[in-house]
Amino acid sequence: MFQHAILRRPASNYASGLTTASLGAPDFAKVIQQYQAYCDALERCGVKINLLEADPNYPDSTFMEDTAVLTERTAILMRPGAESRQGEVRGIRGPLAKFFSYFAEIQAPGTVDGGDICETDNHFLIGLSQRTNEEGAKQLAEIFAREGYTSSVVDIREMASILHLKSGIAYLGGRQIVVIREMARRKEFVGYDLLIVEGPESYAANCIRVNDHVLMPAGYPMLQSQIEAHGHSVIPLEMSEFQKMDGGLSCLSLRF
Ligand code: CIR
Repeated sequence: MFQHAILRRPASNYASGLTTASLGAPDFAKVIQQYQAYCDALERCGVKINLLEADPNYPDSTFMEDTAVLTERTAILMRPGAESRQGEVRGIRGPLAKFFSYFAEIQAPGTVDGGDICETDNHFLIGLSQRTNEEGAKQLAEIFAREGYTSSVVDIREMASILHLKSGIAYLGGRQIVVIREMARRKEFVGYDLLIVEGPESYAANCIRVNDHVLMPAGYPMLQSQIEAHGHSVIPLEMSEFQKMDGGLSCLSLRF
């Protein structure tokens, strides 16, 4: 069960963050509306929200999942692959120290974005991507091993359609994994119960199970029906203004 979530409010210069999407500039009033709905949904799932102040020095800092990966015992500080985001990590140590006594961190020249790390019951999938390099993946796998977790690497460097591993997959509990069609046949997912997301709905693959609900982007009926058919109660959320900056549901919070 998740009891807490840490989030950072979007800064007023949110629109000057990194993006590869050509969906136009985000509308800040809508950003705030959609953000509020996201916070409300997490609370509805029984999670207590710790909301950090906006940080205009880092316009991408609301995508705070990329700054840390949390295990039962330890907060692992990432070293984001985009240079403009590396300074975000300093601001997360203090808030995490209220909940975690043990810290580990990825060291240069390693880089890892939290969005590349997907936990499936005591096993971590580590995406090798444009943001997470081999050195970072190796360091993280060693940290996981010390903590008693297994991990394996999923190489997505050749996949232009997704920024992070979790842009293309989500773990829903048990053996259930949501996965975009392009990745569905990969050996890493053999043995899982796959909920396959077809091309036009790919953005919705970034959904999150939070206790008794699954939060997913609104407007993707085929995936929504599949998730419901697998026994979940879905909370659909408008995500257009986050999609414009290559962000999704998972990256807006750290949940533990
Ligand atoms: C970036 O390019 O870093 C941000 N604009 C979006 C990060 C999204 N993070 C995530 O999916 N974990």
